Amino acid sequence: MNEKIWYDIKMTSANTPSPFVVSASSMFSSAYDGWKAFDGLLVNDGGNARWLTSNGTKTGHITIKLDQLRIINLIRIDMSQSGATLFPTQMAIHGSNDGATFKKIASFNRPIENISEQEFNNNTPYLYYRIEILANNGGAYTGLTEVKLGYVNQKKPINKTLILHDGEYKKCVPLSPEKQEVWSDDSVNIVQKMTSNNSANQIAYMSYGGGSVNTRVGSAFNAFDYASNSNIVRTSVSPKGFLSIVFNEGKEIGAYSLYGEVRSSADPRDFTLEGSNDTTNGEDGNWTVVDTRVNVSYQMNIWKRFELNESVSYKAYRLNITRTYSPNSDAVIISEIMFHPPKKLLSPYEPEKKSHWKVVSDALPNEDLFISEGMDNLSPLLDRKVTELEPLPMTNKSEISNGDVGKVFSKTLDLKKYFDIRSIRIEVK
Ligand SMILES: [Ca+2]
Ligand SMILES: [Ca+2]
Repeated sequence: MNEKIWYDIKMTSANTPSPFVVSASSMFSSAYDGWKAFDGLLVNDGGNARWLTSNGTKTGHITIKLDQLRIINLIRIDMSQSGATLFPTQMAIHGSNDGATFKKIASFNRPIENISEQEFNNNTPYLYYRIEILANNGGAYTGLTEVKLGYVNQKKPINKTLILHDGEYKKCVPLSPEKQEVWSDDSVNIVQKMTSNNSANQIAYMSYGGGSVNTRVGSAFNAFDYASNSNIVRTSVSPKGFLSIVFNEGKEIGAYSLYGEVRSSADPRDFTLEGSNDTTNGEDGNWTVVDTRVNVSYQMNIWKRFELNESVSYKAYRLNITRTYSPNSDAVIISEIMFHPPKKLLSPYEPEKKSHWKVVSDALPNEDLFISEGMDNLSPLLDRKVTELEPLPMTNKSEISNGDVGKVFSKTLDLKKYFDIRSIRIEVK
């Protein structure tokens, strides 16, 4: 599972073999160029088979461009034949895909040993890797004799358990208490508070453009400004007309509410709620009736809520008024409208489920099944509390008793932790 894979790179110049390229932040001389750290040779293989920084430079880095994107999370550094004062003591690894912008992947201390291996966390493939020396062991310069880059599967060991019983692999499912239904909140207002007719990504529009006005006249958005004391008031007009709101996307609604003003006879009495998906401004487009109301009455300063028979979803809605409260009214007043989402069942009722054994598989589970279904630990079984499990008869006794031959299941218990096991009784019928 944790097999190490080493990439075999044997450079014979800074860019041979192609497409590998090695560069160095500095070099002692051309004989100690950066690629010598990737030539596959140690100093005692003959020649100057190592990279060294320029004299007086105690830090530096080499950068290698690989043949393809690779995940590197393992580095082996050989310093054979270099004086110990030259050894790097602190290092960092950086990755890059363009050779210009590098991301630091890891930093670590390096022991004063000829050969050291360092594993670090990295699951991102990079084309370029930079090996940086942040500090050395006191020498006038530093460097690397040979570097090997590698990859190790960093999958964390997973500790999962299943119990074999009656030829089936089972898990202990702990008690799950009764759960009540959970419903979404259908009282919220999906309209955002508006401060002008085109605000909060919404458009407010009304057809009551003309007529005499007074100081409380307001604009269309006054019906969506979250303030019940700001109104649309149109007097000396036909009450027939509409008030629209346009959202920037479809909005599902199950109800809407009007605030009862009753300051005059101008509250909407007969009206339809209509939806449109093609209106661009609340005035144009095609509208579909989704709700019809007649003879609506209000109580002063109380919200009146209208439930739809079924939820609908449109980009825009309008209240299309055909009559206001008084038959002879020549005015219309709307102080505030809310639109509400439908009530939805978020999670259903669930009765209590007693602790029980659940069959996971009747064959030896594969790794995926172990990971997805295995118990995280044995604590449900070993917890120091009394848990009542539903009875589970064992019919295949061969697993524990087969003449002289039986299977023995053993589990090491940490008695410092689980110290109150008082008795164990095994019964074979
Ligand atoms: Ca070398
Ligand atoms: Ca208002």
